[in-house]
Amino acid sequence: MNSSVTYERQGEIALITVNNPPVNALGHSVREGLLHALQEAQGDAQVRALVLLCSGRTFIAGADIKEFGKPPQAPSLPEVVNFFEQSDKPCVAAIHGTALGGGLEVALGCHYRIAHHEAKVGLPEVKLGLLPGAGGTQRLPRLAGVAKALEMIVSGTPVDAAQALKHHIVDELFEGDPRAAGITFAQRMLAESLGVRRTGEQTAALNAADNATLISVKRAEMEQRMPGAFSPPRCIAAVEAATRLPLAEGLQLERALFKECLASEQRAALVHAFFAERQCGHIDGLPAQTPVRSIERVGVIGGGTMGVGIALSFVNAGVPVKLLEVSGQALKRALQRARDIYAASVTRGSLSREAMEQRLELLHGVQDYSDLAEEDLIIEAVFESLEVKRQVFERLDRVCKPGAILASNTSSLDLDAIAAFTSRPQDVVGLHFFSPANVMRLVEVVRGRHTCAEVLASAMGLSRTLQKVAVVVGVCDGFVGNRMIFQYGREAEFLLEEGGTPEQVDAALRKFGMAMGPNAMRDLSGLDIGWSIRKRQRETLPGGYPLPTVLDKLCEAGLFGQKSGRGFYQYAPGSRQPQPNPEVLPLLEAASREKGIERRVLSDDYIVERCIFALINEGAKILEEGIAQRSGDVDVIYLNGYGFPAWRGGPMFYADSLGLDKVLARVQEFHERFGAWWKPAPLLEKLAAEGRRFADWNLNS
Ligand code: T1G
Repeated sequence: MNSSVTYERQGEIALITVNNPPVNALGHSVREGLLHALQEAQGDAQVRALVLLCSGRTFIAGADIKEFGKPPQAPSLPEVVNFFEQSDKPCVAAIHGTALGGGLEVALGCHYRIAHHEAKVGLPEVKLGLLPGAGGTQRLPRLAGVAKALEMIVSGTPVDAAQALKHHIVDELFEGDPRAAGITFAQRMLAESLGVRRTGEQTAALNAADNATLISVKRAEMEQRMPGAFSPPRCIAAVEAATRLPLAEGLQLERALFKECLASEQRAALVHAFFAERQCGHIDGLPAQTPVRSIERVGVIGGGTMGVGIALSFVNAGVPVKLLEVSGQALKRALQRARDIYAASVTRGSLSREAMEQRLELLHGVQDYSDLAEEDLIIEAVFESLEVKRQVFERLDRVCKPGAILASNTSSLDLDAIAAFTSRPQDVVGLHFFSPANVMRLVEVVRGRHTCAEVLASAMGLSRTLQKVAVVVGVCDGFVGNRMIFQYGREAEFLLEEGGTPEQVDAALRKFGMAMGPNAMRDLSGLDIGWSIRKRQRETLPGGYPLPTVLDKLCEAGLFGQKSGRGFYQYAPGSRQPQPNPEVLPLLEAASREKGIERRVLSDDYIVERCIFALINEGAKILEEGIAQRSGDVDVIYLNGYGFPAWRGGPMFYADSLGLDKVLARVQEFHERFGAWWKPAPLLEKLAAEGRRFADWNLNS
């Protein structure tokens, strides 16, 4: 054994305990310790049964992700799992917390499994660009059947203890201490001579008649939903192997497929995304022990789409909210909107009616600012006008208790100007939610010049309460996400003048992996958004910064997108399904003609480079200005707020994977052809010249 795994015998029962904080990951020392403990138990004649359990907050949460890409060290995880399974003394795993990935695979190698009634089990490897590589694709179907195994392995979503019991993944649930429960079950194993029960030898659950259909349906579904993703098809192939190969051959095929995934760029990208999401919560220069302010009562001002979405984010987390609208009618509409959102979830079956009513109990409508006097946090989501924000913040400054956090949901206005409307700028912060706020995980936490450490730390702490991802950004037009998406959208629009059609541009970017093409996205948000801004920009932008005219031509023709039934696409009444809109091409041709552009056929690669490299170049400027702390933060924003494919790691990771010298060469070429918008970011030039990556750089480097 070693410090990560302890072994003790209690009568005839051997207790093997893993202790590798924070999540008992199966690093080399744990694997080695488990093997030694197993050998000890096998060699101890007095031992007749084994219990595997973990100390700390959770059962094993998987292989040690930090070891990926490093030279493998024996014993491998499959060896450890097979050793458990081949034990001639019955072994029970006592699961608490989350048994994930290799953790569940070790438990599946045991002969029995019991789980705390609040535990979860799952095989999330696909979220890291992998597949369960220690027998999960072969053993889970043997217990839960192909349908459930496919669902869990291809989605990577864990199931709760009740589901695990229902699908025979665990044998029994317990309450209280895993050690006591494990010993009790082991005593029963002995008393009832339960003996070893090797998962790999069970085949009954594999015999469903519709396995082949299930597998081909799942294959088609994943090809449609995640075109280009590397590991999902291999997950399916491994599970399929379980239905037609003996265990040993199935394990061999699983291992081969696992190694293919391990070596893939997508695995590197997804592991980067995993750690980047955890690193973005750390703020350089902010002491880890910075006190946070208690946030138990929240006020939201503005009952529009954003305001209601934000309110529901808190209500869903069990935090009471006072929603303020000054007009009774507007307040009534807002509360009805909240009810309608929950009712839709009840209809879909994702929320019980009882839960809906409980949540609505936490949402109170108010019409007077004085009702917010005792709230700990007030978030305004009113009209995007500095004058309107001024009125709101001046009133909040007069009404709210000392120490209340005053937050703006502004997506584009100057937070420092907003903070200056109050006598307490240190308590003002930006919380830029993304619509729909009760669904989207991302929040940009906008750090004002005077925002104090406590308020910043409190805002970041909200991410755990709300189960969102919070990223700190600095004050500038559009912060990080929107500032970059402006460049991306402008290039997508220019491409329409150069010869692209909405369908082709969207298809190229969908094929790259974007969740939605830029033109479909514009139809969703409304083509008239920014129409007035673009008109103003035409007067104010310096020379050398041409603007495309396509969007305005569509607006002038009354094509505003889904809201008007016609935009880049047309939509049947009540449908969001985009269909080609014949009105668009003539408008594109007119725009090309007015600029003397001869339309030409554009390649998909060219479309992708023009749009994605525009993101990258702007991201580099954002980094060197200190608007984002690190390139991984920019990636987290794009993966969680803009539908960038996680298996590409984010725009900055993608640039690093291409090589910054290659990216710079194309940006320089676009700069020569298209003018000032494409001026290479100095940081991109610097890192490319030094052969470095964005990931190697941070503000203090
Ligand atoms: N390996 C290494 N470090 C890990 C880790 C792991 N598997 N899981 C978490 N950490 C670190 C994390 O980086 C953070 O570090 C700290 O633990 C707390 O994590 C062969 C190959 C378990 C649900 O994908 O889902 O098994 O920031 O902030 O919110 O088939 O962590 O403190 O320095 O997320 O309470 C499969 C990944 C691996 C599970 C806990 N397993 N982890 O969530 O804490 S592949 C997973 C999680 C595999 C086999 C294959 C979550 C959690 P730091 P946290 P949390």
